[in-house]
Amino acid sequence: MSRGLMVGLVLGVMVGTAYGQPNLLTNGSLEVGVDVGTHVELPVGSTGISGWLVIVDPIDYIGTMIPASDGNRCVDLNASPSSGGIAQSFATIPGETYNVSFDLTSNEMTGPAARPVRVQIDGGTIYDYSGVCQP
Ligand SMILES: [Ca+2]
Repeated sequence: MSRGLMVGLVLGVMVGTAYGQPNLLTNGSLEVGVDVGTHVELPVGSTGISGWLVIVDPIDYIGTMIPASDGNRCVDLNASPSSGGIAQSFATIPGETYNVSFDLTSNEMTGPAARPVRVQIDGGTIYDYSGVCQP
């Protein structure tokens, strides 16, 4: 099953069956991937972030350009002229409840602005956020 995150500056992602449980995602903090330097653009179809697939428009894989909330890397899903997205699949158990959490902020280079984020599971939206984030 595919789980996707689209739009916004996402600093890390976690999915667990209960708070305090291990993260079910591979590379949830986005720390493992291609060399980024300050940042690098990854095109649709890229697997440059280990465990993740770029699914919508190019994204920026961020290194030293913006501080990450966890570790040293994050993604800017709104780096191209339109909205980007990343996804990965993981096994689930029918009827089980899963907690999805992630850190979100504005790109400090563009300042506070609406930063919508959509979380989808198997193409169905489970969460929409459209608020303003402070960098
Ligand atoms: Ca990180």
